[in-house]
Amino acid sequence: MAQDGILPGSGSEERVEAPGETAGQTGGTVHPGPSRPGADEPVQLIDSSGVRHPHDHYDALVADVDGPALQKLYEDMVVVRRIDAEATALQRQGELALWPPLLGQEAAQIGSGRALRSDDFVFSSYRENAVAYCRGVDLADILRVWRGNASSGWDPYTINMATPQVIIGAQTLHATGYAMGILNDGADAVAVTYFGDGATSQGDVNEAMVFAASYQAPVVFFCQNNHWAISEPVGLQAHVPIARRAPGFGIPSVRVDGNDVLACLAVTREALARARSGGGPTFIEAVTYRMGPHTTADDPTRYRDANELEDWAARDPLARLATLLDSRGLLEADYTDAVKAKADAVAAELREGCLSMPEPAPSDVFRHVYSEPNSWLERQQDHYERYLASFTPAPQEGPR
Ligand SMILES: Cc1ncc(C[n+]2csc(CCOP(=O)(O)OP(=O)(O)O)c2C)c(N)n1
Ligand SMILES: [Mg+2]
Repeated sequence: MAQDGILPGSGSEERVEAPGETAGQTGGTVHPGPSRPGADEPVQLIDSSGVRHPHDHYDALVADVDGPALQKLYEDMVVVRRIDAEATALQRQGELALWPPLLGQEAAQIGSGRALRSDDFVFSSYRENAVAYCRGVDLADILRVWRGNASSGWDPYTINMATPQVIIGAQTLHATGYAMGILNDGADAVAVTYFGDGATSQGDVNEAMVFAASYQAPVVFFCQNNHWAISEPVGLQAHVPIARRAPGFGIPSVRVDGNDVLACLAVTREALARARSGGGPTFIEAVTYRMGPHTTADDPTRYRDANELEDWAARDPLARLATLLDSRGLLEADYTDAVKAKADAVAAELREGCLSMPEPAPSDVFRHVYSEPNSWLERQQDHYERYLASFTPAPQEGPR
């Protein structure tokens, strides 16, 4: 089963005959796309029951991941699940306006996030809070926008991660442009962009792939196929596996079990190594599942079958790693207690950071719009401040 899941880019791809096509007659035929047997089968190293399967190709890429390293990946996933639960609770308690949960996608984000070097640069959507955790984000910074206290969460250069993009797919263009800059600098860093299954239908993502392939830019396209774009199931917009699209642009791609943290680490390491060594872009489709709502404003019971959720719950990324650790005697009580204590401490820090966040002044909305003073904006600010002042309560009269 060597290299299962790899779909080669057009450069190295063997020509596959279309049905009814005979060798030598290629004009006017439909190119069927890569159809090597097994290529659509996601790379998996740990199955849903927690069994580790050997892999001819990918084992070498995670040969250094020993027991303690696996325990660290598990700890990361427990902590980010806890961050997600705490933020969801903060939203339900009225402390956040909205929250986009990542429940179910911990392995895809931790496996890939832990493969990165600090000088790589991440361009993500709104759901990659576990990747931000891997980058070392200040916990309160991931909540600022959702609390309505800031227009963006952090200085991207402090953690080499752009602030989350809400315009679906736009970050893939930013990443590709950044990667072209890396090429110009002669550096060996990599730009990594995260986006969803729905985003692959956006023009931006397709344009980014054209540029990335044309310039052989060091960019990794990490698509988390969580099966839903709000209420649209992935099958509606992708009649073949999403990973099959990239080779059409000349970009090699791979499907990976997105609920298998080790496999996600392996395929991301491979893509990063390819990019660093001048091999250009890679497209990764991490097949996972959004177990929660799209955001806290959404009610998925209105559009999806409870059986589907149950099915995916059985493939939970944390449960399978816990089973594997247990089978190796690495899930003793002192370890699980320490992990729980860490998750509790992180959640407490997150909550405290949220509740103690300074409230911005209403006129702060005018700051950071332009770098230079601007009379047009100053006029608006002046007007707004006079409008707000008109609500100042009249001085209280003294007792009669
Ligand atoms: C350009 C653009 N179109 C539409 C939207 C509205 N919108 C917000 S999230 C979303 C679905 C995205 O789905 P997917 O790419 O699968 O990411 P997921 O939310 O599942 O992580 C849409 C259509 C938007 N934010 N930007
Ligand atoms: Mg999606």
